[in-house]
Amino acid sequence: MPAGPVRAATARTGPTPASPLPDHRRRFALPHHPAAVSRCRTTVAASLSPHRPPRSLCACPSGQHALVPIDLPSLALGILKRSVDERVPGAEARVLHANLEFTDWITARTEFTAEDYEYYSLSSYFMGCGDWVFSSALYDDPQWREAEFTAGMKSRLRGSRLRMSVELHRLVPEFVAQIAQRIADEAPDVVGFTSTFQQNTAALAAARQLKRLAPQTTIVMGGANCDAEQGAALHRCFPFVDYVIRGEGEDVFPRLLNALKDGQDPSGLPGLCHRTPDGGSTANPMATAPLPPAAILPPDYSGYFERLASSVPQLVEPKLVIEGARGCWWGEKHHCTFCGLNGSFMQFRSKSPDTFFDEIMELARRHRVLDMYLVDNILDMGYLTTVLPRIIDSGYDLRLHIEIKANMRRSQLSRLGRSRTDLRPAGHREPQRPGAEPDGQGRQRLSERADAAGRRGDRPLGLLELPARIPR
Ligand code: B12
Ligand code: SF4
Repeated sequence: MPAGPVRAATARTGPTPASPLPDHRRRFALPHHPAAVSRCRTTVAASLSPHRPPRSLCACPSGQHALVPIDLPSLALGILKRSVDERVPGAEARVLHANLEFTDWITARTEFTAEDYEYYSLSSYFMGCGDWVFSSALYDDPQWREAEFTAGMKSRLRGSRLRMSVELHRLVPEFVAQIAQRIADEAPDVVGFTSTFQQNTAALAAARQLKRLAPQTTIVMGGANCDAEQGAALHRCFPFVDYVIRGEGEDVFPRLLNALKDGQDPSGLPGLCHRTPDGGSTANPMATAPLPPAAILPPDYSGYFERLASSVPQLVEPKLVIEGARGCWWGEKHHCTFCGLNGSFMQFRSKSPDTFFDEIMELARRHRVLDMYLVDNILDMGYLTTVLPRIIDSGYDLRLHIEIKANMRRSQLSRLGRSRTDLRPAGHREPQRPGAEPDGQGRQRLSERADAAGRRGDRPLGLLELPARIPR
């Protein structure tokens, strides 16, 4: 394969919505589920050698985001791509969307539907089916622990789901081999895998295969599955992973690449897990403070929407993933007892209203996508009077998905309604009420707050009984 950048298909190579699709492909395309997830999202590869044209990081979802939504590009990879392109002179990062590759690959071979995809990427999270499916590739055995899986899961999975899991388990080594070969053919110097949710096994399987094919390639892993102790354990257990970056990557990843490029020792970087001379594992302490808001980069989603358009799930409605803030202003003061959302850093940091507004508009203009998914754990309340009015006045008919703390006032909700916001109580799960621990004490505090609000004349709305969309 030529060394040039991986080109995203810009023309639809698959059938258009009007064309007849094979049955199983139609089943994939039509029943769009808003949270359809992709199996593995991916990898960033970078070419660092000064002696050849710069190549870069490609993110391939196969391992990375083994199970992430296919209607959403990876924010982490978009940020990492920009960080490499802007901060590593002579390098270029390319992203491989292995989740889309996997979807196309599996639907060409089996009766795999959108519902199946949603199951393996999202609904089976707490049973780990998505991770198990890729264990055959990781451990080089298409029947790896099949008997144990079947015995352990038969009371929890219906028969057809159990059979499909076993079938996928037998099939995926071929996919992993193809993805690894494709990356190896590009001969990147560094390949980064991002891993969140059930993407560890797929990412590790692809990384292992890649290391066999191209032992000179430096393999790096990061993502939510590499936060804190998880990252140290992953590095310790899988020697083919050269480095794990724990925590935020947009600063440390380019610093690692610059060090490798310049032949310097990267082993002092914060949060880095690296190898000792005898092949063992050492984990540096993580950064003591998170990145300031101005250092949080906007994503570069080049190629994702074009690749999606040429993929089987072309009728999935894509959304832009945007980020205004990290951390939680509420949790800094009263960490909800059930919440682990913020990983290692609770400190709330939000982008300036101008920066965030410009970022939203630029993404909408560039990708022609108006549905947006805000990943912030909690809304910066300042945005209600800064960013949202500008969105309302912009003339863009944006639809925003925002997770909010559930005790907003009616006036605040009205403003959100005018900006066409889909509301979702923060904390990911309906029974979780941010700020209200699910115990007697929490309920009491909650009612105290409601009483206090009543005395002030505010009318706090019910906590969870919000309409999905506030009418204009
Ligand atoms: C948005 C979100 C979702 C969305 C996902 C949309 C999407 N496609 O992204 C939805 C609603 C679908 C979702 C669902 C769930 N989520 Co959620 N979600 C988040 C949230 C709030 C933001 C994710 C995000 O985009 N962050 C911003 C990006 C930039 O951060 P990042 O991915 O960590 O990347 C940074 C670093 O990790 C690093 N990095 C990342 N990759 C790489 C790769 C390399 C090579 C390097 C060097 C560095 C690096 O650099 C990046 C930039 O700094 C996080 C919490 C959080 N604040 O991160 C939880 C989080 C990801 N979710 C989590 C969970 C548990 C769930 C659910 C199980 C919740 C539930 N109870 O149902 C489900 C399961 C989903 C599934 N697929 O199975 C956990 C995952 C834990 C884990 N170890 O994977 C998190 C971390 C929250 C938590 N701490 O509990 N979620
Ligand atoms: S549940 Fe929400 S409000 Fe509570 S600490 Fe976590 S992110 Fe903050």
